Amino acid sequence: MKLLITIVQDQDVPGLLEALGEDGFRATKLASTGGFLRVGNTTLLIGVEAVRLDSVLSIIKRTCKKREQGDPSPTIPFSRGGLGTRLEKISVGGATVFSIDVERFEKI
Ligand code: 2BA
Repeated sequence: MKLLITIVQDQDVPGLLEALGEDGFRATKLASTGGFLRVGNTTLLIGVEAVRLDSVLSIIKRTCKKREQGDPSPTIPFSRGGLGTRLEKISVGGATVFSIDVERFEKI
């Protein structure tokens, strides 16, 4: 069994959870915050049999989009681009996925 720690943008969560549910996958949703942009995102814990891992990954690929987000750090006087200019847009997503081997799984 694998545990996918899957970090996605909040906007993609409804579609992703619906698609996972339709194919019989289960997930736990955690509110999280990105360490770089310091804005909210969502972390899903998805437990899946190893043979079905690719199905989950293809659902994630299909439902999670790449988007541009502004850097929310305070404006920096005399920074590149001129007085008080915000830093440029940053590309976020589709998803960041860590796949972990599960030594033992029990529902008690
Ligand atoms: P954040 O840490 O807020 O990062 C948002 C986006 O900012 C990243 O998008 C990436 O495009 C950019 N970014 C992050 N760190 C950077 C850095 N040191 N220098 C330049 N640009 C940087 P994604 O790569 O799609 O990541 C989206 C979210 O996934 C991240 O939000 C974070 O919550 C999580 N994440 C990504 N990689 C991770 C990792 N290696 N470990 C833990 N969490 C990770």
